[in-house]
Formats: sequence, C-alpha cells, structure tokens
Amino acid sequence: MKRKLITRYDGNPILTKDDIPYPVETVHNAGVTKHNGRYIMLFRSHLDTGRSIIGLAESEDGFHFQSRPEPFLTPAQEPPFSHYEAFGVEDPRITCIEGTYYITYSAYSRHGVRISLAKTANFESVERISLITQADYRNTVLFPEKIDGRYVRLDRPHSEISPWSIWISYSPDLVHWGDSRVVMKPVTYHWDEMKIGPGAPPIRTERGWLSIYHGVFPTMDGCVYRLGVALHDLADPAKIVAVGDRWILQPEDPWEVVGYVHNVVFTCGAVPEHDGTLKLYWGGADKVMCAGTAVIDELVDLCLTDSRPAL
Ligand code: BMA
Repeated sequence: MKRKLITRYDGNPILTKDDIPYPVETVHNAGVTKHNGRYIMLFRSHLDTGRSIIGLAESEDGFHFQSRPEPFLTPAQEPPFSHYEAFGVEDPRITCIEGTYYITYSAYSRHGVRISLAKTANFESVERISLITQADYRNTVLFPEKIDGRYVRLDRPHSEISPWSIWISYSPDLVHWGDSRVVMKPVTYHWDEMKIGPGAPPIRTERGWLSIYHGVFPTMDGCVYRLGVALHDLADPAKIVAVGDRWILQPEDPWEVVGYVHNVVFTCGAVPEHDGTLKLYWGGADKVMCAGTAVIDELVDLCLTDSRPAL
C-alpha cells in the first residue's frame, strides 16, 4: 500500500457548527496562521440564508480551536465594499508579510465574485484595503514575501474558453496588480481535469515555493474536490518547477464524503512548523473543518519525482 502523504488528525473534524456560539449552518474553508505562538483560524460559515460570513477561532496546539463569541468579518456596510460583498464573504486566506496579516477573501454580489483584501496587525480589528480583482476571480493567495521588490499572488480567473486555471500577478503596493500570466492548467482526463485553483498560501522551501492547490473532477455523481501540490521557482515563481501527478488528499472520511456539498476537501491554509512538517487545514464537504500533518520534503519530492506537465 502507498504511504499517505497527509496524516489525518484522529480528532477530526476539529471544528463544526456546534462549536460556534452564534447561529451558523457550516464551518469550513478556513485560512490559518500563527500569531504570537497561537494558531488563528478564520473560517467560513454559511448562514441559513445560504450566504456566508467569516468567524475566528484560536488554538494553542493547532488542533483544539475555540471560537470567538462574535463573527470576525461580515459583509461590508460602507461603499465601495458594500456593493460587492452583499451576497457574502467566503474562503479567507491569511498571509503574514513583514509583520502584517493580509486576508484575501471572495466577495459575492449581484456583480459576481471578486477578491477583497483586508489587513490586521493582531486579529483584534480588521481593515479593508481594496478590491483587488474584477469579477470572476476566486482563490487568491499572496506569497509571504516580496520577490524582486514586488508583491506576488496566485489566483484563478474564470474563462469560457479554457478551463479554470492558476495565474500569477505582481504588485508594487498590493492594490495595483499586473504582469499577469497563466502558470498552470488542468490536465485532461486527470483528477484535476475540470478546474484547479490555489489553496493555501505558498510555503518557502529550499527547493521552491510549495503550493497546495485544489483540483476538480466531474463525475456522473457530481464534482469531486481533491488537493495536489506544485513547486514554483523561488526567484521566479511564474516558473513552475514541477507539479505532482497524484493527489495528496481526497474525500474519504464520512464528513468529507457527505455534507453541505458532497465529496469535497478544500484548503485555504497550511502552517509550516520548525520541524519540517506542516499542518494542513481543509473544509470537509463544505460543512466542517479538518486538520492533518505532512512532511514538507515528501510533498516536494512528489512534485519532483512523479510529475505532470504544468501547462
Ligand atoms: C467552490 C467554492 C468553494 C467550495 C467548493 C465546493 O466553487 O465555492 O468554496 O468549497 O466549490 O463546493
């Protein structure tokens, strides 16, 4: 039997709607980071309107999380954000750059889905910065450092012509973005053939930036969301060094197979540790939060030794 690259935490699911002190229907697709030695999780919850808000939970060990009494981020009341967040805020990703925590999240409205950028120093308050994409963008992750003096992001624009793919863009100030190009596409008749999108913010390793992404496969029974890995060149992240051919995680536990949307594992966050492991967090079936661990080197090895083409 092939050794699994992700070891599921045996106390999964680690956070569910029963742990939240205000009424929510789901707890999923959370960004996670470390602040002052504690783990901070920003999780998405559906309300019983079908629209989403973002809550915050904290943990000493990365597995036992306690939710704050109130949500952390709800749709904006002030323009311009209020125009674009009216249908909810979803799937937050957190990246710490030079001591500030930046949060990218999907803003839904009658104008479509686009990405809002917010920041916080300490997770006590949050300040919106800018709407950093037009409509039809999701899954935006920031690299944790500037590269060649520019901020860098991966995202996933929608396109009718080509399947949903991963693009890279650059910015001098986090507000104005450009120099965009496609870096990775789905592979036909492969586990990620229908669409791919960035998952957790990239992690620096000696051999490249490790990116954990999601891939979707359409079946007669609906779509299956799985996770895979890609390695970007450290100095030039537009260059993909290698992409792992195999998925690293697929829906298997009952709460990943059945939920709000069946057969989904979806990540917005992973926390690298000093011992060379990472903690990976994923939403199970758009309903609960799960965690697992991996050895970072093993994920990089998969990219390099068992690869599929990037484009
Ligand atoms: C995607 C997004 C994710 C969700 C996934 C599976 O399009 O909406 O937030 O986890 O579908 O439903």
